[in-house]
Amino acid sequence: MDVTQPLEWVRSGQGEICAQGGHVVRWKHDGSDVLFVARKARFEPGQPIRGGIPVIFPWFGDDPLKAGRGAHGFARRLPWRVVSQDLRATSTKVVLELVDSDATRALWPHRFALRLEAVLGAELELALSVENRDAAPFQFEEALHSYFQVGDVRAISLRGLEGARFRDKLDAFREKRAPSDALMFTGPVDAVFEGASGACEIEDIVHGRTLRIDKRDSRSTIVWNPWIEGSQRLAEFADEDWAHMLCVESGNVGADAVQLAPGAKHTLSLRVSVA
Ligand code: TA6
Repeated sequence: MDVTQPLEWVRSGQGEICAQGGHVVRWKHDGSDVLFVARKARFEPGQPIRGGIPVIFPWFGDDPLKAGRGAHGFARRLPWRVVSQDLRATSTKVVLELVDSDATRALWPHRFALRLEAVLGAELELALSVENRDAAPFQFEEALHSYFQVGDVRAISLRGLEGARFRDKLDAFREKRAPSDALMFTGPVDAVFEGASGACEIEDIVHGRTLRIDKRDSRSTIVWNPWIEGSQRLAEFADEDWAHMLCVESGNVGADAVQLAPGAKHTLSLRVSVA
């Protein structure tokens, strides 16, 4: 990777997309930001951007081979190609693509094509397609690792996961069950809900809005807030950043990982709307 090249951006009245990582960094609804970006986020080649909607592929979380390949895969660190962009008064549509290379095959020995179709308008719509261009099947994990801007994480409720099973990353991935009513937050959370294919809603009374997260062909939902203690270990988080964000991620991870036959394609779709 040429780390001297500055990052390529598509910017419009509806938001901003960085070509590195196929990364929707900002999306505005009625002029206000819906996505969270860490106050001290870095926008440098090869560096993951801590905010917006990182595209996680082909593994979620720590390197499963513990081979120093980095957390959350490599797709978000690499420059994607802007295939097309259509900027109109009220909507922006951008298509980006990442195909395998010597660099990716050195990390993950498969031929593939990723394609992200993003529409930033009155709603935010993303479609992440993975195509197997190899002669053999492969398995991958993926996630649209969405960071949402909230008024105060201690004053929101998260609906859609009532009573659901999850693995608690903060407790050796022990399997637990969510409460039977909406989730509220009083401390750090890092919960991987497998078999969770339904919509979620974040009710934000401080901002006076509800964010609805609909998805298709995503069987995992991950919920994360590092809280005070966790965010102090995150260089890009300013002191109070933790209180203004919640990650509700739409993916296929762990037991929900996707098996893809040669020539086959899988598309994970996400729609974020604001009420
Ligand atoms: O999605 C939750 C998580 O895996 C957390 O455990 C934490 O490591 C976070 O992702 C980091 O996300 P980032 O985009 O900052 O690499």
